[in-house]
Amino acid sequence: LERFKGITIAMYACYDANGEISTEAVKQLARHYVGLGVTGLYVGGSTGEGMLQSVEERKLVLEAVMEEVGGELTIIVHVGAAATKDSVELAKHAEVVGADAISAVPAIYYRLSPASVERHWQAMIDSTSLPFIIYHIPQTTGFQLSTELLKRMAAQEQVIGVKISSESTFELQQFKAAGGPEFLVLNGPDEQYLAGRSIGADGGIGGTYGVMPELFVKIEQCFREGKMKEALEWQNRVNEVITGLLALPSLYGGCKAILKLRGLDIGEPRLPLLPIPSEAMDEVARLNEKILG
Ligand code: NGF
Repeated sequence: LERFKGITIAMYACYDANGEISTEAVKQLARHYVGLGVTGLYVGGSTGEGMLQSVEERKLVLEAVMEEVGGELTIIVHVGAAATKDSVELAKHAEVVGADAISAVPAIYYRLSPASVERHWQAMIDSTSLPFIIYHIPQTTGFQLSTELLKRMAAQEQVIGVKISSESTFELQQFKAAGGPEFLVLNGPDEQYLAGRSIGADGGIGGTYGVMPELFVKIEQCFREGKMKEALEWQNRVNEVITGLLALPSLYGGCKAILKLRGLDIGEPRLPLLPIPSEAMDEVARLNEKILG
């Protein structure tokens, strides 16, 4: 399970000037993250705008990632969708192209019972032999994962962990206790990376890592070496940037604008996620400077 621990970047969606998937930009961005000390990439999640893309587009993105960095970075693919059928199709595709693991939120839109979510996840698990990572993000899905359901899921060898994007570190600790020592718990809120690690997370998956991977790698290294004071200094620096990013019209738009300033053009987010207006570009430039330090 070591290959899933540490820093996993939730990769941004990459579009061309017409808003279509750019496999070239996907490859460029994926390559950009090799050699920095990060563990891997989380493809097609919240940050990756998977929910705003068709099944065919999501397959194209994953194929480009695998072609470029498969074997060099651990690739976890988010296959969550509104319909179980689509998730199963994406899960099977993930296995064919050689991804390391699949992951999924509960199905979105309908208010679902735990039994329904369990069937949804189980269908994906049964359709492949890939490891499965539960994606818990109740603030967007409205589904509160109980420790009972987590325990039932974790009892299967194929279910290796949970990515927890709720902001409660207590819940994170409870999930770790419920899943057992071998069950991976991956921190979601980037602004609480160190807190999550301190209370039992094995690493994290985050959307702001992609504009400052080196800083998150520093937090992780310091934590591993027991240098907690230094780790906190890095976390505080990261949090100043996140505070600025969250004040922009859109978080992912802001991250993409920062990458563009550095010469990596991956387009704008897809609507309904907003692009960054030109009047906010001074702030984007300030945040970029802050990261580069
Ligand atoms: O986007 C959210 C919503 N959380 C992400 C992360 O937990 C999920 C987090 O990185 C994710 O990255 C993904 O699935 O792609 C935040 O963007 C970050 O902490 C800033 O608040 O909660």
